[in-house]
Amino acid sequence: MLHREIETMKREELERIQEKKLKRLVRYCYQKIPFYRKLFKENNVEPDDIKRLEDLSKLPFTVKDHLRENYPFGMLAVDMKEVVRVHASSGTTGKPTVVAYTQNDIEWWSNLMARCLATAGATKDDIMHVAYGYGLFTGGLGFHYGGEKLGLTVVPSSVGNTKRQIMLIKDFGATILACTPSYALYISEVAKKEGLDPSSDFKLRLGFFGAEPWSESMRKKIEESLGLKAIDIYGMSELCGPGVSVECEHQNGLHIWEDSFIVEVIDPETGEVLDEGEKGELVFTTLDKEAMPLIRYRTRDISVVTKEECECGRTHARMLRVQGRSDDMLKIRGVNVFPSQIEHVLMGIEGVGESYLIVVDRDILDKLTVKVEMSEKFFNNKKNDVDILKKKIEEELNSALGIKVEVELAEPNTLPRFEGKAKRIVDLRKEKGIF
Ligand code: DLL
Repeated sequence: MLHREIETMKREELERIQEKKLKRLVRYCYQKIPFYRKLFKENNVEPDDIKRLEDLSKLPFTVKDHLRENYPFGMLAVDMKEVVRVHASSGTTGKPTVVAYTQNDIEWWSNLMARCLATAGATKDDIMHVAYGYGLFTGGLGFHYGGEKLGLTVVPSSVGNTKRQIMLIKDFGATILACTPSYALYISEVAKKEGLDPSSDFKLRLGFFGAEPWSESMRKKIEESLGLKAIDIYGMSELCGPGVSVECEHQNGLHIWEDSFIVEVIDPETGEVLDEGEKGELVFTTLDKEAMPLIRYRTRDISVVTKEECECGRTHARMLRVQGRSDDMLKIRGVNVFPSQIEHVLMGIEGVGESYLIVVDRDILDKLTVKVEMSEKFFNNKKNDVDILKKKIEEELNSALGIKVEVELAEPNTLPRFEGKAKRIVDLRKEKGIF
């Protein structure tokens, strides 16, 4: 079936396909993966209990710890000789999470990625500069294979050596940039320092940004500075890599490819399945994977899902941009704070530069400090009053978060920059062993 037919099929038909694939998946996992057989038995459920889509909630969740406990290849449904590739996501603690692909999996993933690129408007005429990392991280190779599948010209630049990247983007006339949103901003910052105006000296028209949470205000900033349309793309290694969902030209949420995934939203505390439109943790079941299928995988990512048809005619469910990860959420004096809320406020204030750092500490009470870089333009204009900017940021953060925030302004280019995923949170409470 053509992509377009799949993307616009009636929901009843889509759900019939999901149901059929779900039944097949459950039998497959039970027969091929001892881990799932045991998990099913522990939860008193058998493949025959799954007859309809609604029966999905009878199945237990799979969590990241299950993957860690079965490190490296204990979750495989196929013999190692069927595996043609592995990827891994860097664990902040302990062993990485390893994922594996058969030849069919690579083919399937490349098709999904090609579909994502086309959905946002990429065509064979485009030259795509891929500045996601190539290697164990899925970003680089995911975009690479998807781009080739669609027939784009792919420039496999990977991360690092930003000045060289800028030269290549300009000289090759790249029309698409694929990298993390924080790296996109960094590229534009370095290009400006090199005397270029990236919005006119580059030919970029589209950008595919993901792999880390970002905000609407960051989108605006990237679009203005690079002169392109910034598309949000979501995925995770355990599900394939990039390619689980993407925005279409209407940018009204990210289309989740439901012929390949069943999505649920749950309350992260209780595990209860929430109604359409309610905010909670995304849970995915993979319907097409061979080497390492996953049933009800808890992503920890917080979002909202709607099944309303999109203006573009696609019927597949849409998720709002990821608001943050439930394990990134900071609890400060009892208040839940997502780092993305802080970013949203900062990026909307004139005078704020490209980078910031969130520091949480506890003396008697929790203390939230946000270190904020000033923009070069603001800093170099001697008429500007630093104290007024600091006060403005503090007031806006206080009112957005509902807690007191201390702001420290930093000179331009003094806070860390990131080529891959940004690390902007320092929780000193963890280092002090408070929790
Ligand atoms: O980051 C895959 C990817 C590569 C997605 C390139 C998009 C572009 P992991 O390293 O396993 O895989 O990290 C997955 O990154 O659970 C989210 O928390 C976060 N993430 C990914 N895309 C987005 C996004 C890749 N568009 C984790 N917005 C996920 C917010 C995202 N967070």
